[in-house]
Amino acid sequence: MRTQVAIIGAGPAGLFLAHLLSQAGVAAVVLEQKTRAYVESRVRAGVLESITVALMGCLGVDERVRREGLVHTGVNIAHQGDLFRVDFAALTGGAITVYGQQEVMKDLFDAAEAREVPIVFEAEQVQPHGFEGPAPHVTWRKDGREHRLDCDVIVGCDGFHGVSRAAIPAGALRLYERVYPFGWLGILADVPPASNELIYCSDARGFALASMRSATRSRYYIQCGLDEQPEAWPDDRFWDELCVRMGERAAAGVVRGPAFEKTIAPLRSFVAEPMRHGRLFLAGDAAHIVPPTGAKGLNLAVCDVIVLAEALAEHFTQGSEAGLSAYSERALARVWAAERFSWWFTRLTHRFPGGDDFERKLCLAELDHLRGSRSAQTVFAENYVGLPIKAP
Ligand code: FAS
Ligand code: PHB
Repeated sequence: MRTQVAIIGAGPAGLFLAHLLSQAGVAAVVLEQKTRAYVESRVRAGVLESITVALMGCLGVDERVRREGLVHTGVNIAHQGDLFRVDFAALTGGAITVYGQQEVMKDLFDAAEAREVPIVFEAEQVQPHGFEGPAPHVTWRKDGREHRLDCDVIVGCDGFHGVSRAAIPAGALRLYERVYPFGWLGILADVPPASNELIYCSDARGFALASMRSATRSRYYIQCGLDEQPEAWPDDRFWDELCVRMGERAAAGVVRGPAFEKTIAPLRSFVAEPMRHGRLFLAGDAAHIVPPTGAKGLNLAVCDVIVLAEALAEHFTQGSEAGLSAYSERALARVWAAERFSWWFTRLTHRFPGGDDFERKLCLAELDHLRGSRSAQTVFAENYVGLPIKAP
């Protein structure tokens, strides 16, 4: 088999890239280790920046997000019984859309099927080869047979634990990492959300977040220890702890019910530089991870592939290397801005084990400042709704 671009991984990065290349007339094949149903079953992100929704529009896959997505022009922050709102619309003219990553994947897979974008599911032992030379290829096993795909470029969209970044010689990458000493215990429950907008809560007992997927399905998170198990959190204990951390005013709207999904996700900040090695490019979680506090993960993956697809189209249609050479720097500029915001918001709203009262007081002072300062809220809003992609 031969193609122009071999894409490893059919998550948001891989599928958005496949659609962008298909639209630009660049041939690509996607290799995914799991089934479509498995990829769609992963809960993950819930907040889309306007750049992501706009891209879905450009690709003609926005019919459902326009109809079912919840457009929020602000977000709420609760701390020490207080509750204030940051008005994105008034401060930046911007907004976010609450629409689950699962729904985004369904829309992208449906359209890929309709447009015959080639996706190989259940591709085992996928391995990139020869990307330091002129003729890379990817091999995998499926149905007990070895397969090979020759290509001009390989794009690793295979997430943090994928094979692509691991295939790059260690010395060729500079790695930056922060592992947080806590995780997020997240639940889904078919109950109406506590509020018609998100509520981020910073309490002395730890962080909490009230989010949703629709007017009848809620998504809640609380900060938990990394050694904890979901089984240790029966529903009542979860709801009790959540409401304590939300505080009386924010918790007033909480409707309790059985959780049908309960998982713990670790928190990490991670960046691999550069996001290219020869003819192997990295995009999304394969190159960088942000703690979910800033709701940036999926949106960063989207911005990476917007820049990369532009560069690949330029390369295959005009023979230009300029965009490909600038890809890593352009993508990393936005990645580090999102890393900074996500780290800052995590530090501000979470309780660090061993953290002393002095640090807690500083966080409270910073929250008070955010509450009372229009310029501080503007900086917050600009980062939350999403910063622009750096011009070439
Ligand atoms: P993904 O990890 O989504 O996709 C990579 C794909 O590659 C997967 O389908 C995988 O099966 C495939 N793959 C991996 N190895 C392979 C191999 N060897 N061969 C072939 N295929 C391979 N973001 C938020 O904004 N809010 C959240 O609440 C939030 N929650 C999250 C919870 C969890 C547990 C995780 C892990 C992430 C969360 N994120 C959240 C971030 C998330 O949205 C990611 O940023 C987003 O999925 C990144 O998309 P991709 O880069 O496409 O990677
Ligand atoms: C979610 O709805 O899953 C969600 C929302 C905001 C975040 C993280 C997750 O910061």
